[in-house]
Amino acid sequence: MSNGDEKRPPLTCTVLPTANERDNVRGLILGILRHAITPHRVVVVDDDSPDGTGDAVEQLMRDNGAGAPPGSIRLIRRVGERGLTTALQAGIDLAIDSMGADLVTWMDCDMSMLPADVARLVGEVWKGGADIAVGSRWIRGGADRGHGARARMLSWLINRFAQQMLGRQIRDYTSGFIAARADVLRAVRLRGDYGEYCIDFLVRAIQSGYRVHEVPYVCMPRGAGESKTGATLWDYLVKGRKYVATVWWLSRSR
Ligand SMILES: Nc1nc2c(ncn2[C@@H]2O[C@H](COP(=O)(O)OP(=O)(O)OP(=O)(O)O)[C@@H](O)[C@H]2O)c(=O)[nH]1
Ligand SMILES: [Mg+2]
Repeated sequence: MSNGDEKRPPLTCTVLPTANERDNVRGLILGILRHAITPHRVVVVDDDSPDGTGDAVEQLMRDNGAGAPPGSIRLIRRVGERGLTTALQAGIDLAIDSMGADLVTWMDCDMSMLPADVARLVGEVWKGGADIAVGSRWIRGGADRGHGARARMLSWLINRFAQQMLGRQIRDYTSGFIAARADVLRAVRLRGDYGEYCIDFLVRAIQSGYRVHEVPYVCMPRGAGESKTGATLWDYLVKGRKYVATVWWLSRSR
């Protein structure tokens, strides 16, 4: 990875999008900072969660004894604006443009992705020669222990469909657990509404010639709170429809 000085570890920033994640956010931030292998900051992008997620983050920012170095946490509170993809992009922009991040990672703020695995993705970009590292449930060493059989099967089906239409270089197109160099993120901005942004981002990055490496990870059950994807078959079908449409449009534009 080139950040001007090959020996200097990259300044890394993890973006956490939050919608009612009060009881997950503190532990996850502290876990990420504790496991960091580079200088590390965290940006939380909260859409005015009624459960007080933003207040919990501010509390942690004030709590000097908690183990987060001063200035290592930033909070974007969005009022009157919602959406996973725009929240992620707002966090990425702050990380790169204002905080000077060389490398940005992002993940769910629900404990389904373990803080120690962030460091593995960062290592794959910093030392492993990747431009983008993708946490993957669907390669050897990866697994999904966080979802029931129906959700796992639908996720697997969407990924099979994506591989068929877009290529087998990625196994977990819908991962949502990513580390990428800042220059990649300047060139390839996120598009879309919900999780389908991830398929779109990875495909356009590959088309632009960036090296994408998958890193296995085990998806764990959500900690506190409720899934925003939903739990019923109808919820999955509503979200899944956008994933299928995205794969279809990307395959036509190749
Ligand atoms: N800022 C913001 N964050 C969101 C929004 N919708 C979801 N999130 C966050 O995005 C992450 C993914 O949402 P989850 O509820 O975990 O949804 P999911 O991972 O697709 O579904 P599960 O597999 O059931 O966990 C979580 O950290 C959410 O809090 C939104 O509109 N705005
Ligand atoms: Mg989740």
